Amino acid sequence: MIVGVVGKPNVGKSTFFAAATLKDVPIADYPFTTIQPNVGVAYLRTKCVCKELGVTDKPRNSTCADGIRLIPVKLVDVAGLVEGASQGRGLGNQFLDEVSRADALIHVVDASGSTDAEGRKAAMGSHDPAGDIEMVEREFDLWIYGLIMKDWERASHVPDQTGGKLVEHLATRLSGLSVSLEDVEQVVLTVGLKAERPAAWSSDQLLELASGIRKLTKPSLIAANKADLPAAERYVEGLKATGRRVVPCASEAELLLRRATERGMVRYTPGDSKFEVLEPARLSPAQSGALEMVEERVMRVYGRTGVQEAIDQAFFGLLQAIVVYPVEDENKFSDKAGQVLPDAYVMRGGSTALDLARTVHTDLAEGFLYGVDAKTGKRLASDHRLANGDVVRIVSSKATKKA
Ligand SMILES: Nc1nc2c(ncn2[C@@H]2O[C@H](COP(=O)(O)OP(=O)(O)OP(=O)(O)O)[C@@H](O)[C@H]2O)c(=O)[nH]1
Ligand SMILES: [Mg+2]
Repeated sequence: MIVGVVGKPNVGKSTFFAAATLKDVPIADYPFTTIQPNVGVAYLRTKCVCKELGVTDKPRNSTCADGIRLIPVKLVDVAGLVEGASQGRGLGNQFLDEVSRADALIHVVDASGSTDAEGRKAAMGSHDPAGDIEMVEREFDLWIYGLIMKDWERASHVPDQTGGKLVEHLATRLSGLSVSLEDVEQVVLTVGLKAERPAAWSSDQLLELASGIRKLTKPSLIAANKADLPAAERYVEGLKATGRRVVPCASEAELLLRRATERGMVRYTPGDSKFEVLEPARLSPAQSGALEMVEERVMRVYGRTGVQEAIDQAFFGLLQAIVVYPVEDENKFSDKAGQVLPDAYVMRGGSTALDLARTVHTDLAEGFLYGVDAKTGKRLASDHRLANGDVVRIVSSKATKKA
């Protein structure tokens, strides 16, 4: 699973990305700083099962501190998007190709209202970010619409009593968006179109279809960024009133805290509601001033910087992801070498025991016999749906080196 960071230019997408991944990427206060996409590893924060099981774990593919598991996930930061992008304006629709693979989107907006519709600097509080959200979503819809329209004339005139061919055609056209046949069928139904009479669909209906495809395949949340600035509180409330999932965010504050943590200046785990300055004497006046601002303008107002919260909500909220711990010894919750809870996997909601086997190793899946729920000792069939926090041993006729 991969999450895309999108939005109009100059709202702090790359700052959010850098804070989440600690990758050094270009950040500047003008539009189109990012041209090439940035791909990196962020971390999903979750309560580890070690506390519940009363064991001391030894993570391998993730980390665990004080019962908080941080599990690697993929994040991609792309160029900003302006009105007309679907027609090639700004950096055009290259952006859209790049996020087409994402499973969910973190849509970053400038909640301080200090950038105009094109991302240029503007007076603080002068620009309502609500309009930017609609612009970005509309460009996305128009881009999908463009994909559908590429050979619509021909496709919509193929005689087909059932409409099956048309749905198949659409799914192929949109395969870059990882759209399944069922997805297309579902949206066609929701929009109320008759699949067997595509020639009668109006362009408005086709645009509605495109929008439906976007909503289904690219669920998104709003990261209301620059929340540390004075004008933000009002806009954050306004954004929440639109009924969207909104996470107030201060990416710059998170980046500062993460870098200070890396340098041993503060103690802070991403997502915490507080941080601790370790050696105040080592900080320059500028550094302590910056940290005080984070405390005052971010932690006290919003309770956290929001970056970790946005990532967690993208996976757990939008994608209904679950975290599963594969083990080889269900009594010790360990691998063969006795390493306790070595791995944690982020999987799609609804994943089965067989899906887990596939994720760990293809051999495990090919020789799948049954799973064992390590918490209850119960046997699990291949189609058993896993739950968040499950610890599972896969029993397979094919031995693997890795598990
Ligand atoms: N006050 C404040 N400024 C921020 C925050 N996040 C980012 N900025 C500033 O906003 C400006 C734009 O940041 P970028 O991360 O380059 O924005 P972007 O959306 O990636 O921009 P493009 O790549 O040009 O589309 C920079 O000057 C950042 O320092 C924040 O949380 N608070
Ligand atoms: Mg950028």
